[in-house]
Amino acid sequence: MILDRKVSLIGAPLDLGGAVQGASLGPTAVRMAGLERRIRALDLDFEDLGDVPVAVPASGDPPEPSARFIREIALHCEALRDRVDETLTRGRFPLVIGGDHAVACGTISGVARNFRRRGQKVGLIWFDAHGDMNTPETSPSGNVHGMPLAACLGFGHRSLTELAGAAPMLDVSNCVLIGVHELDAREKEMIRKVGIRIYTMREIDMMGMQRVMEEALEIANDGTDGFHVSFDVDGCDVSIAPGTGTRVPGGTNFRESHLVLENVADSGRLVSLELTEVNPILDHANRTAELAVGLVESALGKLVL
Ligand code: 6HN
Ligand code: MN
Ligand code: MN
Ligand code: MN
Repeated sequence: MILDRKVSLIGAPLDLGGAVQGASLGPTAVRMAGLERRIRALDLDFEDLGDVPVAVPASGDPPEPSARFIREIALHCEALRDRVDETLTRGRFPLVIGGDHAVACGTISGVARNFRRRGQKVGLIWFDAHGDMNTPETSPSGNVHGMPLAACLGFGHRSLTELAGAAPMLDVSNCVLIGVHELDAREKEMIRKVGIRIYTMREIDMMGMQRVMEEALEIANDGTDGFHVSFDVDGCDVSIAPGTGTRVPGGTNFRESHLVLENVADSGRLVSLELTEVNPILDHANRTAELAVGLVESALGKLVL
């Protein structure tokens, strides 16, 4: 990793972005699965910054139908942005554990703002079963966790798109989507219009994950000063990650999932990592959080030999 080998855990217990509750317990589940002990075992410095608060929606206040709980979500993302930005300024590596995937707007705006202040540019690898490329206009559900990637590229609700200022957080030419196997009709149009490079499960089957990752890393590293990884556990196959809110059959298997993050670690250019959508309420004996801890180890450079 580019920054010193000092990891700062930031919990982002949001579940207002999805239809199913329980992702708010993700940070606790991942801590209980032994995250700190296993990061320390890699000989990395570790601190736990605790959880970023989530506002409770006022009762009787009906959610905005096209972007449910957008106000509370944006408030959480602002606080998360500031925590991530400060962590980078202290020369440490932000490890954000969600929470639903709407938290990515907070994490990525924090990284983007920090890099921009230093005149630097950051790339993005987004791993997910979904595209997360909806806007309030295209979304069939109104769930904000289906919108964060679009927001980071400048499309969607202003309270999210402008978290790092008026300009989009990221340049689409340095962003890549991996593992996708379910898109909404108008989300497909968005993906074509915006022109983001996407490797669906079909490309992964046909090319193999190693080649996909070589290409993805070229995109994320082209003219940038490092890249962020936003990892939604629902991109992993249901058989290895049952504890998540929007399960779709046909995700990456155990080794493909690890190979993504082993390649990321080998590149030496990872500047921050987030892992989202772990929902222990839907899980069997915390399996998905245990998978998540193993994936973090791979991203931080754990080797068999
Ligand atoms: N996630 N595309 C669907 C929607 O409601 O916009 C599902 C989004 C799922 C988001 O968990 O990655
Ligand atoms: Mn997602
Ligand atoms: Mn997803
Ligand atoms: Mn989900």
